[in-house]
Amino acid sequence: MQRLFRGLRKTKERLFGSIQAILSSRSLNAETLEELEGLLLSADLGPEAAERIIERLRERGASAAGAGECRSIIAGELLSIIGETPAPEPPMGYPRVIVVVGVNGVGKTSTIGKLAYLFKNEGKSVILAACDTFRAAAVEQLELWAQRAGVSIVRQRSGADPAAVAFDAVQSAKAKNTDIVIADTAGRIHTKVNLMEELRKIFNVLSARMEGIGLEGWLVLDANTGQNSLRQAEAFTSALPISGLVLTKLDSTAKGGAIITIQRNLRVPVVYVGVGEGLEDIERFDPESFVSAMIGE
Ligand SMILES: Nc1nc2c(ncn2[C@@H]2O[C@H](COP(=O)(O)OP(=O)(O)O)[C@@H](O)[C@H]2O)c(=O)[nH]1
Ligand SMILES: [Mg+2]
Repeated sequence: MQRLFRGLRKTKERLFGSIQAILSSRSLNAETLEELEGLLLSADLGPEAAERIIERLRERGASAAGAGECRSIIAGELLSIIGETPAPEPPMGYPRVIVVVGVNGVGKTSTIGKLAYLFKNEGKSVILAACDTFRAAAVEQLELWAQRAGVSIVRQRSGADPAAVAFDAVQSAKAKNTDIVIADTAGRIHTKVNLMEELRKIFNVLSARMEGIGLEGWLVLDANTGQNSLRQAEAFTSALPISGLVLTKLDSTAKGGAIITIQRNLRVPVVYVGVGEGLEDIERFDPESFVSAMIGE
């Protein structure tokens, strides 16, 4: 929680501070509403959500509403918008197998390290699968995170088939009764094979040949790219069975509102958020704490 609040500091300063400033000496009127809308857009909430919120404020009418009341109207509307993309059902099947995808640099490998540590502290056993086999450095980086988190890792030689590595890891998890397998994948590949095909093969091989597992695909997105990451995200969600989003680097952006636009547009719920580079800098996405971290209590 504390990390989330610290992580969203920039977004909050922008939103909360400015709402206060706009309404400290003036009331809600056409002009202040427009300023508020600009503010919401600047936090990357997207035109649709911003408009809905402004509409709600307008309905509430001018005179009485001060900064405090406006904030709670905004918070209420944000919660209702987030609530329209329901949280995912816990996966059926064992072991739970999470295939993590996303373009280079968004924070996949770090997220996997943090998740491994989190799950382990929740009493689960975890194996990581090094399916980003094209760069030796990628495997080494995952190995480092495995050590930090204190979990094991399955890897093969450089250039090995990513789907084969995933298969191996799940087989090993089954043999050892390991609760969770998390697979790290490439964000770009250096052969002629198409990235989406390569990733799809991982899902296909696992679902065809590993009966009974709880297979999930999580897409990692960098919050700094805000709404720009939408197109990128659509390429993944249209090609792969993506059931959850992880939004990283919320600590380094004032555009935390993007979370709402992205989840609405993709119709996939946010499951975790990254709020820093450390082992513990990850939080399960909880709409209530997210909204209060973003705009103040
Ligand atoms: N500030 C911040 N940096 C992050 C976060 N997650 C990842 N990073 C940084 O983003 C960079 C790329 O991360 P990496 O996990 O290698 O991305 P990948 O290429 O998708 O595997 C690294 O410098 C990470 O430390 C986060 O939540 N906050
Ligand atoms: Mg990586």
